[in-house]
Amino acid sequence: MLGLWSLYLAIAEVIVSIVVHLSYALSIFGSAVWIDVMSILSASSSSNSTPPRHKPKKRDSSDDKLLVQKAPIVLVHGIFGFGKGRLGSLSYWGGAEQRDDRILVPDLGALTSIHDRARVLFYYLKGGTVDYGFERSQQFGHSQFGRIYDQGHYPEWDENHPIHIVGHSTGAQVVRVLQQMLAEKAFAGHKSTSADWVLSITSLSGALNGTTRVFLDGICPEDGQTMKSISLLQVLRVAVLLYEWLDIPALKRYYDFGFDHYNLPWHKAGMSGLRDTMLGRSGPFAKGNWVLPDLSIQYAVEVNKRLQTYPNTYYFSYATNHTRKVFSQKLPRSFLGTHPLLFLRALQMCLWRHPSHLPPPYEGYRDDDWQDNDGALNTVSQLYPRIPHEHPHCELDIEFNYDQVLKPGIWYYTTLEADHVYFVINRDRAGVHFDVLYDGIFQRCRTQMKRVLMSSQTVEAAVKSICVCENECVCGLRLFE
Ligand SMILES: *[C@@H]1O[C@H](CO)[C@@H](O)[C@H](O)[C@H]1NC(C)=O
Ligand SMILES: CC(=O)N[C@H]1CO[C@H](CO)[C@@H](O)[C@@H]1O
Repeated sequence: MLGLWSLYLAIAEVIVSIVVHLSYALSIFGSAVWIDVMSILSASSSSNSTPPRHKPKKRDSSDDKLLVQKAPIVLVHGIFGFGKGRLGSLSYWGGAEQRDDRILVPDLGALTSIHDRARVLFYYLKGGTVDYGFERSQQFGHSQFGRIYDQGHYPEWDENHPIHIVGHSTGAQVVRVLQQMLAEKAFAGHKSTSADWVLSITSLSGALNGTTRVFLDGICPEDGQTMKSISLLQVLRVAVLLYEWLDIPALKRYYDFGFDHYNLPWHKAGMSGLRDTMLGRSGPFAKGNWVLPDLSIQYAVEVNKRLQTYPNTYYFSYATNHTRKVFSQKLPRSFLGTHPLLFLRALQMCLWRHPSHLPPPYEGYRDDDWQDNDGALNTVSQLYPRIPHEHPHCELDIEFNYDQVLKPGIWYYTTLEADHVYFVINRDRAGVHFDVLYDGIFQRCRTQMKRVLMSSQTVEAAVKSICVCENECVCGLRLFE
């Protein structure tokens, strides 16, 4: 009796989730089409009345020099995200890329795994054919090679021409994984890569420590990887496999899940391919090589064991929190203020209890710590990386005011009262906060962060700054031989 009742409840929950997420997806898709149609209409109606918009002036060589000196700021999208060129002229970043003149907005696939995104990001910048690695391709059953970038977006990228990266949500973890790959020289044919290729990482609502939300969407809390049989993710899985199999070119150009290396379309996989992926024998979902399992706490525990905080890179983190305590219960901060897409999950994450018959995802896990959230990620997870040990960190105010110079190798973090999509997609929701946030980030990249070039000709012993944070942070200089 009770079993039947909870089955009904589970089905009802899935139906409500589908309705919420599908309406949001359709509204985004609709508005992208709408913007495109309107811009085509206005372009054609104004083309005979007004003079053509002046073409960008040809750059002369002095401009070029300036551009070369300015490190690009790379904006790395999160789950279901998209880069420049997708969804018409809609911007994942709510147009923030227009607030600086040297910004790159890569498209890394909406649902691909964190590992695969990091691989794509490297070749997007450096140029070449995306190489996912031979071992991975064998392990997960996909092609070793993917998209081709004839021309990298920053071919001169190296230690002396480093980049700034801003990652939203999953994007923040993608960037850390990329930096680790650079440090481990994990790109065949590029032997000189190092962690110093990244000058700064800014995490915006970053999935640094995983999230309990994936358990609500349908990932099993037992292993943080497999999917429950009745869940939103199962519906998503079927829909994505069909979308990929049908392979309608116009649609694929408009929105891409990023699974090209799995060769899912009908003309490659045939009927049997569709059957096998649907039955879970092959494809990205079969062995969990997609983004949802990568957002589980279990994955974060595993991957964070390897990821390091590097001494020459600056780290900043903006965590978001949209819950508050009412008597002894955490609840979403407000009904109207929370994005409708996130409200249900925000509430569920407040109520989430890790099943008591299972071992905790890590030693010392407490439900309480993980209740504050922004509708997609737990606030505790976004502050700074904390497993298996806590990385050096220092809490600052929203403007990152600090009475000393900011130092590399330490996570400066702050918490904002906002939900998970406050600073993306729709600029109007955050209004002036939006501009202040991005201007702050970009200005910091432009003015405050300089790599002290430690070339052996100029200095004999390199001086590095060290910050140690127990209860409060103490920073000092230390001489390295
Ligand atoms: C989130 O915000 C609430 C209300 O302001 C606060 O009580 C709570 O400590 C915050 N949580 C975190 C992890 O910062
Ligand atoms: C998955 C994960 O990141 N867990 C860590 C989150 O933070 C706590 C400390 O507050 C660590 O102990 C966990 O290992």
